Amino acid sequence: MKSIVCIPTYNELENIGRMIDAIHAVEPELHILVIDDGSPDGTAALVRDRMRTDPRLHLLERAGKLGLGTAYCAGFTYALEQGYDIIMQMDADFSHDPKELTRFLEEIRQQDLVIGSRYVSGVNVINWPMSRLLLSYSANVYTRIITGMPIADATGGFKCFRADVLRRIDLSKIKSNGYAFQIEMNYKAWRQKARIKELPIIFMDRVQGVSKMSKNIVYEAAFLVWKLKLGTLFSFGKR
Ligand SMILES: Nc1nc2c(ncn2[C@@H]2O[C@H](COP(=O)(O)OP(=O)(O)O)[C@@H](O)[C@H]2O)c(=O)[nH]1
Ligand SMILES: [Mg+2]
Repeated sequence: MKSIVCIPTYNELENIGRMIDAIHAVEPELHILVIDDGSPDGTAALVRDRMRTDPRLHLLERAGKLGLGTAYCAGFTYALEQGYDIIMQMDADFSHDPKELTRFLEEIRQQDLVIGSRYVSGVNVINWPMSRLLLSYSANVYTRIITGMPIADATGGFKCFRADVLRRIDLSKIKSNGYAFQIEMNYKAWRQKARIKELPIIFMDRVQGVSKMSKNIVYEAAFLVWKLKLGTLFSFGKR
C-alpha cells in the first residue's frame, strides 16, 4: 500500500526538518507531502533542498497564507492524483508524535478512517492552558450533541484516511478551515458510513514556533456544525 502523510506548514522552519527525520526514523517507506503557504521563514526552501536527495519528499507551495482547510484539500487532491492508497495528516509542530504513525498504519487495514483522539480515554493533552483545553473539550461535546456523530475528538488534526473515503468527498466544495475543517471531514466520512476508529493519542503543545489558532476558527466551527446538521436534514449537504 502506497502511503503518504500531508503536513501543512506556515513558519515551521524550526520544526520541519526534525519532523521529517523523526517520521522516517519510524516509517522509512512513508512519503511526506509538505503544503507550505509561502512561509516567510523559508520552510519551503528547506524542504526543497532536501528533496534533491530524498525521493520520499513532496512539496506544494502556495502563494500566501490561504488557510489550513484549503491546504489539506490541496494536499489530499495531490495525493489522490498520485495514486496513494493511504493518506494521513499531521501537524509540523510535534504536537502529534510521529512514533504513533505506525499504529495508524496498522489500524487503517481494518478501517476507513482512523482519528487520533485526545478524549477517547480521559483527557490526554499536555501543556495546554486550561482555557484552551476547556474550549477544545466543550467544542467536542457541542459537536457531538448537535451532529449526533459518535466521535469523542472531532477537532483533532492527526488522522489517517483510506483514499476511497477522500475520493467520495468533493474537496473543491470544502471551504472551512481550522477546527471546522476537521469536523466537516469527519462528518462527511461518517455520513458515507465509513468505518471509523478513534485511537488514543497524547497531544503535546508546541515547543517551537507559534500557534496560528484564532478566535474566528472557533466561531467558524460553532456555525459549521449547524450547517452540517441542517444540510443533512434538508439533504442538500450529503457530500
Ligand atoms: N499551509 C498552511 N499551514 C498552516 C496554516 N495555518 C496553520 N498551518 C499549519 O498547520 C499546523 C497546525 O497549526 P498550529 O498553528 O500548530 O495550530 P494549533 O496546533 O491549533 O495551535 C501547523 O503545522 C501549522 O504550521 C495555513 O494557513 N496554511
Ligand atoms: Mg499546533
